[in-house]
Amino acid sequence: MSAPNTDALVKEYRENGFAVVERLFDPSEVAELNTAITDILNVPDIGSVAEVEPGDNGMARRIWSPTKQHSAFERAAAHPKLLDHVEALIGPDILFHYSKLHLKAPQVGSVVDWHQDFAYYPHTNTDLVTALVYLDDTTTENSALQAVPGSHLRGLADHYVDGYFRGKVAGADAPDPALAVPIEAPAGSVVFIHCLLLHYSSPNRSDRYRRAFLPAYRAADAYPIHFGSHAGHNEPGVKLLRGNVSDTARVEAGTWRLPLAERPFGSLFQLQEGANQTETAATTGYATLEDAK
Ligand SMILES: O=C(O)CCC(=O)C(=O)O
Repeated sequence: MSAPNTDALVKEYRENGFAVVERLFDPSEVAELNTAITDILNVPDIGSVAEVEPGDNGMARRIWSPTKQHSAFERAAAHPKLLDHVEALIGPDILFHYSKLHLKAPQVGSVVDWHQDFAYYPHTNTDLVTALVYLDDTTTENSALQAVPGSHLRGLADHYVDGYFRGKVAGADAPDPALAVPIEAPAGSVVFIHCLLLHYSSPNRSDRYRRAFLPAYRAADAYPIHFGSHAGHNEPGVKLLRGNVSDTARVEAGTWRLPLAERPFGSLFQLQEGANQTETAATTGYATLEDAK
């Protein structure tokens, strides 16, 4: 298969901090991934494989490390057609960083507050990209990702609340909603998200699911500069998918506030909600809360 023409994608990504490839995964591939979700959740104790929504509905909202839980996700994250686009954005030496899966159930799915991914895991350079793969047709009604174009060029916003890292840009610092662009796209489409892009998604108030698989990648010469719980959890799973490893760290100038939380990290949802660690561990079964994002 010949390499795709990615010139427009790269231009859009550099200018806006995100870029979309519609229907990169075809309907049969999307169906296989949605079946894999059903397989993963087909366990007596959902809390052992997923984090559940707050309250008593018992619905899963996030599957931890889907690439470790099902081979269909492992294959999708390493699919050459996905990596060809990642390569165009961050170069030929590509590390798999980590993965997660967000299930925004109809009328239930939680908000993802404004944030920049880099705030959670600062690295020596900013060649880190998340590929958000829509597994349902996605519109504003069922929580399309929203982003502020060009925000990746303006450094790191403040993700602290009351003196601690809370993984969201809140209050007066939150972007003007008028600047946000909804990224609507059919199932199988991929939104490539620069690690400094300000992005958000609303609660799902529609009658449709909005499922999204999020494998994240980084250039092989991007090294974590803070060995907190995110790096502690994810670095053992980092692996080379394409090109060569690097014995050199490429360093971009910048001032990066570190993600120092008042409690061990939970998921992005838990951290942004300020969920009580003990309570959350009890309801999700995720006892150590050593993951982040
Ligand atoms: O699931 C979403 O809508 C966005 C997820 C996201 O932004 C993240 O996990 O960094």
